[in-house]
Amino acid sequence: MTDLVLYGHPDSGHACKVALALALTGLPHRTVWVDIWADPATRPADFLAASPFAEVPLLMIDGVAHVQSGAILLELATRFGTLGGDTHEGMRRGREILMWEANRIGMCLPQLKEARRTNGAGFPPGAVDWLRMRYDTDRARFATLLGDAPFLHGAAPGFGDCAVWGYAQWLAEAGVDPNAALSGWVDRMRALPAMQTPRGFFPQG
Ligand SMILES: N[C@@H](CCC(=O)N[C@@H](CS)C(=O)NCC(=O)O)C(=O)O
Repeated sequence: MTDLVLYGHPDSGHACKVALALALTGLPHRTVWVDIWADPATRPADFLAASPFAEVPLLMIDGVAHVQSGAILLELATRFGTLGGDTHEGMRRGREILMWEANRIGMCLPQLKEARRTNGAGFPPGAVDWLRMRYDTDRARFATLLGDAPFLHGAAPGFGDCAVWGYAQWLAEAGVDPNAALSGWVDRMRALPAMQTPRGFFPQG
């Protein structure tokens, strides 16, 4: 059996993407809680040795380090033929969603959430307005991507759904509203039997 160890933290939407993918596939794994708010130098030595930027998520697969949430999702989908990875069409769909997520909704939502947390500290004037403007476009394009299907991959969630979930789970925390398409999808995602809260995915040791 493949040995899977996921390093993450409940405040990391990037780590939640991978935790959700593992939960949906039912792949046995264990998680390691890493304090992303602490000085990186204080993080576990094995984690620092394997994660080049000292960032979560880090997924160890049979002792081999895998970083970057989108790349990890692709690895899981192809290696285990799951979450869309079982068909060419599913892979194409998932890749397209991953690229869109990384450039668009997965860029502005984490920043908007962080701006709320810091009350705007660290953000130059106009940055938050610009991010909100981008989110308005992203929200509309999410509806286009979803179409009439329940999930971005169609009848069942795939690895693209996991990618978008990472930060779309925190729309209120980012101070933005969903449209009907996004709201319905969030409800369906939250109702998945495998879904957990971020703390459920990453309980503190
Ligand atoms: N592009 C990376 C982003 C990873 C990332 O930004 N991780 C953050 C948490 S969301 C982190 O580990 N921050 C701790 C730090 O930078 O010290 C991915 O998709 O995995």
